[in-house]
Amino acid sequence: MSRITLAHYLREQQTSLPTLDAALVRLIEQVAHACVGIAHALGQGALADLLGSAGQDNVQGEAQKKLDVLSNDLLIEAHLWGGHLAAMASEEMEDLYQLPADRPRGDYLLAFDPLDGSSNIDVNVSVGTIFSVLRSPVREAVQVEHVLQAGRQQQAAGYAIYGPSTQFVLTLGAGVDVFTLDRSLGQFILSERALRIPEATQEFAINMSNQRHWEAPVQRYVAELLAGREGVRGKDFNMRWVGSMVADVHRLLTRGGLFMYPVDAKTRAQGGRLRLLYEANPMAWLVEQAGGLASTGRERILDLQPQRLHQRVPVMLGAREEVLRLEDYHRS
Ligand code: P6P
Repeated sequence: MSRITLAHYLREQQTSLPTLDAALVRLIEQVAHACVGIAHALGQGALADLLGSAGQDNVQGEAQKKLDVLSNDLLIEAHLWGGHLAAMASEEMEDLYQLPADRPRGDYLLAFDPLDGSSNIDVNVSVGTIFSVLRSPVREAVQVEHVLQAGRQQQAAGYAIYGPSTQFVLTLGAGVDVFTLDRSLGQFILSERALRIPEATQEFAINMSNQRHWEAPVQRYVAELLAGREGVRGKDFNMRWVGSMVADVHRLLTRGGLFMYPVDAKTRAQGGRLRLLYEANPMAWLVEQAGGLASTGRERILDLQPQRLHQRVPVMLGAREEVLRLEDYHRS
C-alpha cells in the first residue's frame, strides 16, 4: 500500500463525503496531532517523571494520573487556535470547556476521554484516547443541552491506541480506517482500510469478577459461553479482558469478538460503568460502521438521548449475532 498520510486521506475523503468540510478536516488533524504528543509523553514513561497520581480526583471521583491531566491539556491546547470548535467536553472536566473569548470559534463540539484505561499506565499496558465530534447549534455560550445529542448525530469518531505501535482509528460515516504512527516523521500513515467485524465469534471480553452482580440475562448469556461445546452454544469460547476499553474494542474491530460492560448491582445507581458521550457513543459508531452492533442490552446505544454530560450506560458491542442474542435474552 503506497504511503497515504492522514492529511492526504482526509482530502481524498472530502471528494466523496459532503459532511467532511475543511473545519472538520482541521479538527481531526488537530486531534491526531495531540495524540502524537500523548504517545510521546507515554513513551517517556518513568524517565519523564510522568507516571503516578496527580494527587487529585476527577469529576468521576477517580484518582487522576499525571498523564490524564497532561493528555487533557494537550487535547485542549491543540484546539485553542483551530477556529473549528465551539466547546469541548472531557471525562476529566466536570463542566463544558468554553473557548476563551479571544479565540476563533467554529461549528463543532468535541467530546473526549483523553486517556482511557489510565489505571493501566503504571503497569505499561495499552491505553488510548477516545473522541467524538458533533455539530454545534451555536458558536457562543454553548450549553450542556447542545452537547446532549444522540450518537447517530456524530460527525466523526475514533480513538488512538498507544500499544506496541500507536494507531489512530477513525470513522466519518463511510466505514472504519486505521492509521499507524510513523514515529520518525510524527505522521499517521494509512495502514488498513474498511475494518469488518465477523457476525459470529468465539471470543468475548468482560470483567468476570463482577459475575455475582450481573442481571439475569447476562448471567445466562455468559454461563452459556463458559459451558462451551458441551453446552447449548455447541462451541468453545475464549476470553480476554485488558481493562482498557480502547484495547479491548480495538481487538474486536481487528479480529472480531464481543465486549461487555453490563450494568450490575454495584453500578446500577450510576446507570453503568462506561460513559455515554465519549466512550460508548464513539465506540458504538465505530463498531456499527464495521458491521457489528452496539447495545445496552435493551436498546441500541446510538439511539439513546443523553440526559447528562457524564452519563453512564451498559455497553455490549461487537459481533452482530452475539449482540442480537443478548438483546433477545433481555427481552425474554
Ligand atoms: P474494570 C478504564 O478505567 C475503563 O473506563 C475502561 O477503559 C475499561 O474497559 C473499564 O474501565 C475497566 O473496568 O472494572 O475492569 O477496572
